[in-house]
Amino acid sequence: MTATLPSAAVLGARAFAALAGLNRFTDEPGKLTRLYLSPAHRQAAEWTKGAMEVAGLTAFIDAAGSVQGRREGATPGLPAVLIGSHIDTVKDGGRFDGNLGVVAGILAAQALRDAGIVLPFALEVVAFGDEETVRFPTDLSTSHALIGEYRPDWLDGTDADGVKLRDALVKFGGDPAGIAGLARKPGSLKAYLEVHIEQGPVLEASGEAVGIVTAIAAQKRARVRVTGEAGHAGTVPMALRKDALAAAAEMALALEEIARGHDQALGTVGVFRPDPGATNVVPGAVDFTIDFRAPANQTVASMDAAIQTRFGEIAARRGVRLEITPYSQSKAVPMDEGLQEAFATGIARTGSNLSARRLPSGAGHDAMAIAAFCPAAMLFVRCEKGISHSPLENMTELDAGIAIRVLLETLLELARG
Ligand code: HGY
Ligand code: MN
Ligand code: MN
Ligand code: MN
Repeated sequence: MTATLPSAAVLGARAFAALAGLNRFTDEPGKLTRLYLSPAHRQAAEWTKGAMEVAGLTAFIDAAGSVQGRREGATPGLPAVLIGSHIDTVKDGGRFDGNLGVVAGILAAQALRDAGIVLPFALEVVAFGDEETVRFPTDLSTSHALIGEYRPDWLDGTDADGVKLRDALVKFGGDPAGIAGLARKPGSLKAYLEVHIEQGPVLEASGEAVGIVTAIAAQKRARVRVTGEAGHAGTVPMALRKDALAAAAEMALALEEIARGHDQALGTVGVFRPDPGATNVVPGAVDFTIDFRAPANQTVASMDAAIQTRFGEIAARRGVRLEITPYSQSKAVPMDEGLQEAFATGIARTGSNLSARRLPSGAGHDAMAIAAFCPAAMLFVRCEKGISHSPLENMTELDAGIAIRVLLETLLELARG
């Protein structure tokens, strides 16, 4: 069967051509910024729907803003193997994070259709719209919508401009009232497979094109607001200040210290907004975010306790008010062993020079949500210097093609049952 499938080189060239098409859509000319429900996201969703249709999938843009495509198996209505990732990006992001996995699913479907291969299960491809959770305080909202775990309060979350998710969704052409109806029936998904760049240095350092994800790290994110007293930079004595920025800065350094003190832990302050943000005004308030992660749930829990204690102590000593509002929390998610084996077979069938290295994921993915509903697994692909969430994100066309060929061989392995 596999003789009629395109080579990795051909699949890689197709993938790069498709990514060039998809990545024309950005909210910031000269950069790749495609935030959930933005005009660029709408254009990208329409492009993705069209590409799915060209690949032989029946496609639609769903109520939450994801794009879903389906091709029936040997008989209509069979449970599906779902291939997915996301087409939203971070600000000034890379071309491959998320986008590669969606293009891989579409090209795999197209190759099977062109080869006249009908599977004993339906094949679905999904382009989730809110994986990065950059714009709204959500938690993988579009993949959670698919498994019936959408939290209604997400609709009332607001972005930095005070726009509610609910209103942005209607403007996008989505339907808040239709989100509940996206929930899949138990048993309707056989498996979820996600192809994603590693976003780390391990595969490149070991000279391997692809690897199999064993588990996705536990993570927690929160918005923090520190409120002190604004004042005149030229008249308020240092001893009398309630400087919100100085307090927030001490908290940011405390997070760094806490992360350094925990096993394989990471801690990041990515957003830091002083108010009013004027040179000659002692900042009265600061809004910032914390993102902390580790492979073990217990480590994240211990970091959380340390953060509460240290931030509280800093606030009390400096006489400022502290509000910590968690908005995203995921336990560590192990990937399905059987699907990991299927990927290992897919790798072996793709090339004897390829190895099936197992490695954990520090980055979060939609697979964390879907794994609560059906067996889920991820294939990592080498990326240059492990750089991601950056315009410098890069990979080779051949590695993209190898990954798609592995995906095809894995689907055929699942078809053999
Ligand atoms: O932040 C993450 O781990 C993912 O890229 N959203
Ligand atoms: Mn991603
Ligand atoms: Mn990302
Ligand atoms: Mn969840």
